[in-house]
Amino acid sequence: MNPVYHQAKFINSSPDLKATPEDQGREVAFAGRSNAGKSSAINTITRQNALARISKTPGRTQMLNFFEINARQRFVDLPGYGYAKVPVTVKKKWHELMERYLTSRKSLCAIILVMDVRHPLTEFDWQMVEWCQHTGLPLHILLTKADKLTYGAAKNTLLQVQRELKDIDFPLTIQLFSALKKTGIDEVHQALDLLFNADEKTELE
Ligand SMILES: Nc1nc2c(ncn2[C@@H]2O[C@H](COP(=O)(O)OP(=O)(O)O)[C@@H](O)[C@H]2O)c(=O)[nH]1
Ligand SMILES: [Mg+2]
Repeated sequence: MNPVYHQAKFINSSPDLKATPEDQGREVAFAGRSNAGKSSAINTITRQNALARISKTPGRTQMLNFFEINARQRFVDLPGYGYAKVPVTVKKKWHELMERYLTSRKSLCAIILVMDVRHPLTEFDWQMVEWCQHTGLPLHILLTKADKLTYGAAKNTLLQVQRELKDIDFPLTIQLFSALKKTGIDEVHQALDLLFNADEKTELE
């Protein structure tokens, strides 16, 4: 357990890149489809129920929600993707925002990709994996809601996802997690410690 993450505080929600906290220090972004369990994971990692409630507030789900751990470390809860009924204009706006954030944010040092263990590697997830591979951005995958499967079935999914991603050549780690049962917390804390403290990423050409 690393209690540093328990100090996290909500900074703000930003609908675009104009109201984001200053682009300094290091930022780890939580990405994944809507309902995958991103906010619950942040909540569990920081041991603070109020944080997840903030990102669940209607209207904030399509925003970038920023949390400060300390003066040099932040989390951002990225807007989720995958609501089939969302109008095309909203989808387009989401794409543009994600692309602008991912390409321009200098403090972004890693992605935590949150996937429901029962539905891993959706099309969105692959896009994210490929984006990280393309840019060399370290990626840590949380297969969450592991409590929804038996231990054996969850473990099999972990092995299967590891196999599917084995040829991908960039810093990539994968684990099981459950916000409900509070499992996998030490492992994600250790992953975050490494991601926050790894050498500064090489600038893109
Ligand atoms: N059983 C179970 N349910 C979870 C877990 N994590 C999240 N959920 C539920 O899944 C739903 C979506 O979670 P949320 O964190 O809001 O997802 P987000 O849209 O990715 O931020 C909520 O009803 C959560 O209570 C988990 O580890 N286990
Ligand atoms: Mg959320």
